[in-house]
Amino acid sequence: MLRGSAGAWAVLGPLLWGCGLALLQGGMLYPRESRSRERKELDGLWSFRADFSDNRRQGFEQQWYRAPLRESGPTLDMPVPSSFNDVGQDGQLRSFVGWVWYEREITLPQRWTEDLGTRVVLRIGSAHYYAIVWVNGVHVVEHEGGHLPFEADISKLVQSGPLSSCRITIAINNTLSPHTLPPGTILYKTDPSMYPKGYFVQNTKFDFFNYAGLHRSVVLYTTPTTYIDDITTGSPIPPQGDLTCRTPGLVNYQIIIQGSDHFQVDVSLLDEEGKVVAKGAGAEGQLQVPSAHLWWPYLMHEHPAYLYSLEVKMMAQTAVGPVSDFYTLPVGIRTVAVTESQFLINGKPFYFRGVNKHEDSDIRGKGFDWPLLVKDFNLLRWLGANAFRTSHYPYAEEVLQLCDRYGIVVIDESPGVGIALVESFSNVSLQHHLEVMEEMIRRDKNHPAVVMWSVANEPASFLKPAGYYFKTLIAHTKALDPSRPVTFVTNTNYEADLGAPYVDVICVNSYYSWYHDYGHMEVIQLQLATQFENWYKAYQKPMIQSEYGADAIEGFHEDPPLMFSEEYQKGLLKQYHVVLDQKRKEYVVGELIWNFADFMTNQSPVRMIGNRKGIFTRQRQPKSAAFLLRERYWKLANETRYQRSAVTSQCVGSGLFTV
Ligand code: GCB
Repeated sequence: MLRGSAGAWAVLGPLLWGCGLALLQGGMLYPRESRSRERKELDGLWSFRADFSDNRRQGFEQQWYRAPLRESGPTLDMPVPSSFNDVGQDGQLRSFVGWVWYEREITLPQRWTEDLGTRVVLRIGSAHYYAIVWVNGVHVVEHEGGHLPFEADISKLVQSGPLSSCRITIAINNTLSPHTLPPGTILYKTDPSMYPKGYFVQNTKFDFFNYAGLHRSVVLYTTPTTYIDDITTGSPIPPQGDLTCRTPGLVNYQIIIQGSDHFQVDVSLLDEEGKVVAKGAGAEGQLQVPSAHLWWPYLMHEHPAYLYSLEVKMMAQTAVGPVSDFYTLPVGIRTVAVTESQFLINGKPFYFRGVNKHEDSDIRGKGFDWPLLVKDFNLLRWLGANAFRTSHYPYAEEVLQLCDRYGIVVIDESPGVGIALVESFSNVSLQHHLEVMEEMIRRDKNHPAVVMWSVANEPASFLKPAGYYFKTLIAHTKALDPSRPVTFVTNTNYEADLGAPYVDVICVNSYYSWYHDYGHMEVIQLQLATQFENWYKAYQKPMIQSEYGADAIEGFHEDPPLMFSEEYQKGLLKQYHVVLDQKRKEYVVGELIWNFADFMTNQSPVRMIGNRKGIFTRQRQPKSAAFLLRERYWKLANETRYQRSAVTSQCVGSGLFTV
């Protein structure tokens, strides 16, 4: 959520259009270079200081943003993107709660500072959690939320004098409160015999380390002053809203131009060979793609993940003369729908064979890292996985771009994790959650890989206010994007869950023979079958086993299997698979292992240097379970591979499906 004068964006009207997305005020297109746009990445070393003062407010009291940070005290070198926690040797910084200050001075190209027809934008991919930004000491933007981008037009500041450099200062606070997403509480410990004065701890109800800092790139980019602000694409929603009856091959588009009312827009859709296959004129329209190549998931088609390019060209007459702006967006043509027992992609039953992930690795914490990302995608494809959930927050945009490119299907999850207190279901929290969904959909709406939104993970959905909360949240999400199903992931009993009536797909987490019945793998099949049957009887909706797993320390072997050994992890998964194999023939549409890789958590007696439920270690080396899953996923893939005849449609007779 953007706050402050520079960037406040209003609550949106329910402006639904042909392709169904609401009109968010201000777009959040990924910053790409084009004939009219330049981009400068500010990755590298920034100056850094954590404010260790008692009230953590010394930086504001002394106005550290007014002058270079080095003038107000010592600074550290801090890499960006990275979490600040694990790069140093200072235990206090590792667990620091409060404001940290980042600063970078940069030289700008002359044209950017002199050409008044150029708009210069500062974009921050992720600052966890609350951020305040100054440019040359002037406040430009504030943002709440650690997983989504925000930006500020800084043209006036960099074009106002003979400056060729600019100083960017970002203060970031990682404190979580009952109304943040994820929520948390600060607990002051006041017993003087046990704690020093002012001692406090940050408590959370989620199971990953609250890494903080500038986790994704900070970039400067330019556009002309009249510019393409947003693009929305998607396949048309039939008037009756039945998503199973969509026509592949049609692409709706809507383009928002800012800066002038007098402009012309032309769009061309190019295939992978660069051949123009459809053209359109005007800011809104429909493209018809003859014999469209559909976007298919990995291993579901001989040519999966087909991406077209939508080239958008805008020309405007302005006071300074003619202006053009160009932006190219990758577009995948596909439909998504759910029936009572199936999840359909392009009309065909789709089974999620996948993982849950975290943005997490040694040293950089949640900092974006290309080698890690490419390694993860190589491992996913080695496994034969076709899907993952962005547990438990939206991941970097580059992750979704690779999913589009490789055909890895995504359940895109909001940071609604650990919503456990009654306070966190209040209207203040709900309002923030609605805004986070708007930001998330605004950013991720054009990714064909994203097939479903998950608004939360394991909320206390049995609490009384949860019914209204999820009804409102899910209705809002659907109004913003009627083209995708919506879910949240539950671990509440099927009879007590007040949010489940509003979801399209029931996603359930369970840890049989791990968090109870320790060591008793023989009860898994009965308990899991009961879980599925109860839920299905109550709701008749497709189900996903959205988490299951066991901790295993690599290299620990015990036969017969004991908890924490590689054998136990494998044995437990196998028990789950027996039931999954029965129920997937009925209404279970997916299985997502917890977790892809080991990851860092808070310190606790039940966590041995983090959560060890990964099938890969934190360094991405396979445990025995990885080979088990690999065998299973390839087998599942081969069962359904390229079976083009298996098209299922609820619209049989309408002839709408052309696959
Ligand atoms: C869960 C949570 C996940 C935890 C996992 C575990 O249900 O959704 O965040 O890490 O269990 O290992 O306990």
